[in-house]
Amino acid sequence: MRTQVVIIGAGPSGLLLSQLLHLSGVDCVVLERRSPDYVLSRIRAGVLEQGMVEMLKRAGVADRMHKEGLPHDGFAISVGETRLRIDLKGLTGGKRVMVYGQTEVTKDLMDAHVARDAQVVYEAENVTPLDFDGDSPRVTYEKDGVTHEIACDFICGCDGFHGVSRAAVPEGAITEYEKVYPFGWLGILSYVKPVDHELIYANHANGFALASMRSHTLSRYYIQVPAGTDVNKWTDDAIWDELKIRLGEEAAAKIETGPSIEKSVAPLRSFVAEPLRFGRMMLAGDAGHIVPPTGAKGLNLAASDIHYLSTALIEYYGEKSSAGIDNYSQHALARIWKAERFSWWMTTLLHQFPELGAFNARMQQAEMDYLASSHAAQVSLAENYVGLPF
Ligand code: RFL
Ligand code: PHB
Repeated sequence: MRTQVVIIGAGPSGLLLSQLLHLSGVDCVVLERRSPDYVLSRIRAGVLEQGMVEMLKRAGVADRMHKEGLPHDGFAISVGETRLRIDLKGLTGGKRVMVYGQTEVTKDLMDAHVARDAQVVYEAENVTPLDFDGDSPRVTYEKDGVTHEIACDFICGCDGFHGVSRAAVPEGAITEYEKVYPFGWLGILSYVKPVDHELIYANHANGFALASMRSHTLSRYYIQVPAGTDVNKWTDDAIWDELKIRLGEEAAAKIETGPSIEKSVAPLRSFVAEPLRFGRMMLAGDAGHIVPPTGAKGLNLAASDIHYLSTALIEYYGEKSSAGIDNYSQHALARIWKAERFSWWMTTLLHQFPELGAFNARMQQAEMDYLASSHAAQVSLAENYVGLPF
């Protein structure tokens, strides 16, 4: 079999790329290790930048998001009993974010693929990118015990942090930068009314907490827990009790509690691979970089990578120019490092780091005092949170 582009991974990066290439007449095949239900069962991001919202519109998959998504004009930072509202709209000249789950974005993209009978192979095993350092790359995989091979012009590695694409790059050709935090986020999803109409990020002596949502009736909460925490050690009641302490008295008085429908622990890490292009294979999304979720940037960075990558591929086939492909890594990485900085900064501001001692705690407090008193500091936070241009 032959196609123009093989995309490895049917997460948001892979499906968005496939959708945009299709709209410009570029042929592609998507190979995904898991089943559609498994992909949809992963509860992850909830906040979309305006740039991503516009991309989904261009991809023709924004109708349900515009009906069911919740535009947010601001969010709160709570430290002890003090709450600071960050007026995103006022501080950025009218920009806002959209609260709409990654699961819903993925479902909308999957539905669009089914509607146009796109080539997505689910439960593809042993997917292997080959010969991407030459002019004739190919990808092999197994399905139902049969081995298949697809010859192509380009391979796009959209297979997340644990995927095969980055792992297939020879060691000497890639540099990896990594910071692993000594904690993770324990997340809980529950059919209860959100505690507030906007998100609340809290730094409490017991640790970070986040009150988020998926709709007016479905809430998503997180608490900082030590790295390696076993999710089964936390009962729902214990999580709600801890949230009431960390989010402060005002929230505790209003919070609605209920049974969890999903509960998981996510480790926190910052990671960047350089470069993102290896001959005829390009990495995009979590395959190339990871941010801690504090700044709500992971999914949005995947979208901006896909913007650069889809534009480059469409230009290659339309104008017979490889300039976009040649510059992909440099363009994408310039934005990635800025989002890494912001996510690291927000993580550093809002989590407890007892191992770093009293001086660090005072620096955190001074940073927070500065943020509360400085319009310039708030503008900087807001312009990063709504998303830098791409
Ligand atoms: P994904 O979503 O991991 O998809 C990769 C796909 O590749 C498949 N795959 C393979 N397929 C074939 N062969 C192989 N060998 C394969 N290996 C893997 C996988 O099965 C999967 O389907 O990566 P992608 O598409 O790059 O998307 C990235 C986002 O998922 C991620 O950045 C965000 O979820 C991060 N994130 C957040 N981002 C935001 O922008 N805003 C947020 O509010 C936000 N909150 C979060 C988050 C991530 C979290 N976790 C769990 C890490 C909150 C959390 C808790
Ligand atoms: C979420 O709702 O899952 C969420 C929201 C904001 C973040 C991270 C996760 O910064």
